[in-house]
Amino acid sequence: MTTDLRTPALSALAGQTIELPSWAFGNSGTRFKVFGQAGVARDPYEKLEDAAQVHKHTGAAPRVSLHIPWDLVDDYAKLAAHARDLGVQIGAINSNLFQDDEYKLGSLTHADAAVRRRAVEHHAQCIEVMRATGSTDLKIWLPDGTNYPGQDDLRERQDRLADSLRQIYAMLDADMRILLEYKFFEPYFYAMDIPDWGTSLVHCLELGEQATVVLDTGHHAPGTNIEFIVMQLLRLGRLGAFDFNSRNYADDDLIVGSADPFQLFRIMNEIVAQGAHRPESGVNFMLDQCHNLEKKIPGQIRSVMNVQEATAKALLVDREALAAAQRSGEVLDAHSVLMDAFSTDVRPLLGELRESQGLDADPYAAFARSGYQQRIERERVGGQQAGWGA
Ligand code: PSV
Ligand code: MN
Ligand code: MN
Repeated sequence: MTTDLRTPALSALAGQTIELPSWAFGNSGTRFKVFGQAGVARDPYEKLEDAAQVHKHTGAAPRVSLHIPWDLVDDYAKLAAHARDLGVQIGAINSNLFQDDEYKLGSLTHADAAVRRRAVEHHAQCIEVMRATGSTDLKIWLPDGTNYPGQDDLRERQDRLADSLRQIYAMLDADMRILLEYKFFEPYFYAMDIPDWGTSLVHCLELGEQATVVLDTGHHAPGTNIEFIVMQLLRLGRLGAFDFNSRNYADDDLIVGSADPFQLFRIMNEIVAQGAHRPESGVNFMLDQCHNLEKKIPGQIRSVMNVQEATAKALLVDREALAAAQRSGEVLDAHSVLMDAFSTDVRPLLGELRESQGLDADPYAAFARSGYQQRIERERVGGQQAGWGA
């Protein structure tokens, strides 16, 4: 590792932040079974307390996304103050359009204007939560879609969606933005109404500058070149955020970087290549995961460390050597530059970074030693279901 790459890498890593999902701290499972864990958070206040532990030991996770109404409280200003007292802040607000019977045939795309109106109004409620908590990101994952050809008119559903999104967009304050997520299947299996990044982008472009795409790494068909999508969205200035997680088969929501650390590196390589790892780029690096088997807090710590490791490797790519090899058509040399960075053990570098920040070099071990897990298992009884059990 050359010294001239190490120093800027350390300073870039010091500025990197990763946002945690509140639902990672509640009980979760699959459509078959939600597993209860001892000591799990019982309400949004305790979810923030657990998330703050991840930040305390990694120094890199200062924000927590909320999901409305899973994280329903009486007083959001009080919840935000609680977060501040814990050294974290509220991040993106996720709306929920997938748990009401009336949304069975659609929410923002529903044929009935009254249903669409209620789905739009739910976002007014989310925007109120954003105002009370200081959040600026409204994240919309649209679960709408159809199961059978002919079930509904595909074109009309897009037109109704565009109209609903316009109404939501009009409610945003000047410093707020929409993060519009896509997913190619599930809960519907013929045609999702926002199945891909192209559809999400088209709606964002129609809406305006305050609408950007959120890329969930688990929402693509197997074999999709996700880093290409990352590059293209960055090129157009419309990559608003990631929902990081790892998948083997479907929307598995496993620990980011666990199934394919090389894919995570390739994604971060495109990010670093365009300078989008810098906070001012506006890309929000969020996790969207559940920990069904493993403990929640260490699971999130491991996830943050995995993102940091992939980022560190991407920062160690010798970009001058890469560009030179690319320009001269030296295929294998160019490939080797990337692989050299990917093969570097960056754990000592990240340990050095953490020690320079007054943290333990190994956040995972530091949390295990802290006794926090034993304390919550003793003190908390009757943990809360994450809400997302399927
Ligand atoms: C459902 O697929 C989902 O996993 C989406 O990725 C959302 O971001 C998340 O749930 C929370 O609503
Ligand atoms: Mn997601
Ligand atoms: Mn998902």
